[in-house]
Amino acid sequence: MTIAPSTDQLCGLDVSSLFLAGPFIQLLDPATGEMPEHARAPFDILIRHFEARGLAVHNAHRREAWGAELMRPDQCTGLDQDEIRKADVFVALPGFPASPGTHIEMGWASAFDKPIVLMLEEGREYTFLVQGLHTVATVEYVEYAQGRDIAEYLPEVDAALHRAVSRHRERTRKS
Ligand code: 5HM
Repeated sequence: MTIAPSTDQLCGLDVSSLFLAGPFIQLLDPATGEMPEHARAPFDILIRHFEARGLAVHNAHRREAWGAELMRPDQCTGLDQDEIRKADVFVALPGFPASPGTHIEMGWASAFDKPIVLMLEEGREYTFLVQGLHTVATVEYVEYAQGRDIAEYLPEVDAALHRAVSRHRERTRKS
């Protein structure tokens, strides 16, 4: 039996902050302007999980009260870019349909040479540059089944994080 490494081991690798990206506008209920409970769940579960392990999590959905305090473009763009630049790790759900903002953020994260974990829904076609991002950056992919609780994948997410950070460390040590 394989035992997935925990993010406690990540802390041992000096990882203390993480940026969590994913679809936002497309998940807002037009009637309320807020993300419904089921749309918040994956973010909420991931945030709680990482924070329980002592990581500082930067996430716009929570920062903007799940849509209730939506920031203007000229407020959130610089903030997000800064948080990604400062974060030790970048985790994203690119979204299906594709989240335009998340795709920009994946570009920033790879250009800033961050270890990246991408969470992809099984059976979805992601754009070529997402499929090929691992050729230009340290990327680990976690596949999850549509409709399944993201909580079931936390051990895989931890293992992917661990691999991404370790590979990134190894690569930068050599160069
Ligand atoms: O295009 P979309 O809304 O799906 O973009 C989502 C990503 O852009 C999130 O990862 C979030 O970090 C950022 N974003 C934000 O910070 C997006 C919006 C709305 O587009 C927002 N704040 N108000």
